[in-house]
Amino acid sequence: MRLDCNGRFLDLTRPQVMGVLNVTPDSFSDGGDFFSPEKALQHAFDMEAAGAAIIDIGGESTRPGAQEVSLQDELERVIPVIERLQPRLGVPISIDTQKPEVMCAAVAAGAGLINDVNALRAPGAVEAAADCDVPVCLMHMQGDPRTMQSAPEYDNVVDEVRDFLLQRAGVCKNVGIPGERILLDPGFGFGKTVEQNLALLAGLKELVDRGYPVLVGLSRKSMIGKLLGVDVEERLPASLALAVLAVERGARLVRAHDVAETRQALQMCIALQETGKR
Ligand code: 7PM
Repeated sequence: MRLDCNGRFLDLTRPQVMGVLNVTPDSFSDGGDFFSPEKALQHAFDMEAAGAAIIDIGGESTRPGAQEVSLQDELERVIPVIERLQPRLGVPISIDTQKPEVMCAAVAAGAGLINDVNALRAPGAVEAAADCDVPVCLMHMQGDPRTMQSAPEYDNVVDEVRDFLLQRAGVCKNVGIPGERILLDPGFGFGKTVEQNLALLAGLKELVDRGYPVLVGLSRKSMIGKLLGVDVEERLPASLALAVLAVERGARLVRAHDVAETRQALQMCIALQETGKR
């Protein structure tokens, strides 16, 4: 299970960490409100040194309630960072975007995986992703980021999320994206209540058993805040627990802010998993 990400390789034989690099104005500010590319680049190198297998770059805030970002703004945020990072990084870069134009420009600049929280549903996105010739991660989201947390509803959240993702994987294959280049993500927190998030984690095997590598993003998410009443900067212990629980259930890639700590937690899962095999 080794994915070719635009010439860099992502080996998912063992579970790996995807490090989060936000390039939005509210992240990596240098004193005032100005985004500092130098700080963003340094953070990416630090995450690589801490054991990240891939760096996920996002210039569009997909947080619940967020406003949409214009194409121009998103390109100006992510492309210069990818161009400068790509030659100095040994691991692949993932582009977190819903826009086909950003996908193409990012891959041309050196990105090696498309991470789309909208599962390539924007007009032209599947075709763009197919043209890019890199692996794709399809994430489930109910509704859109502005409204998704108002009143998410499912008959059976595990079945609905799985069926949606398999349907989107089918669409991808129909435009020529090989099944071996598709990752699936249940999209924790994207149009889900705490109970629905927990049901998805408890039932993660339903998704894992379909054969596609599964990515999970649980790091610092609001479900932790709701269950424990802790602010975002106090969510590391629970984030690590959730990462371990997901990997126990077969997740292959864990999207995380705290790369060194998450890597250590996963090393324990790997050590235990490999004990049975010897
Ligand atoms: C506020 C709330 C800020 C939530 C940012 C977020 C995922 C993702 C994000 C995920 C994949 C975050 C999210 N989450 N991509 N992008 N899976 N594939 O926690 O769960 O970073 S944005």
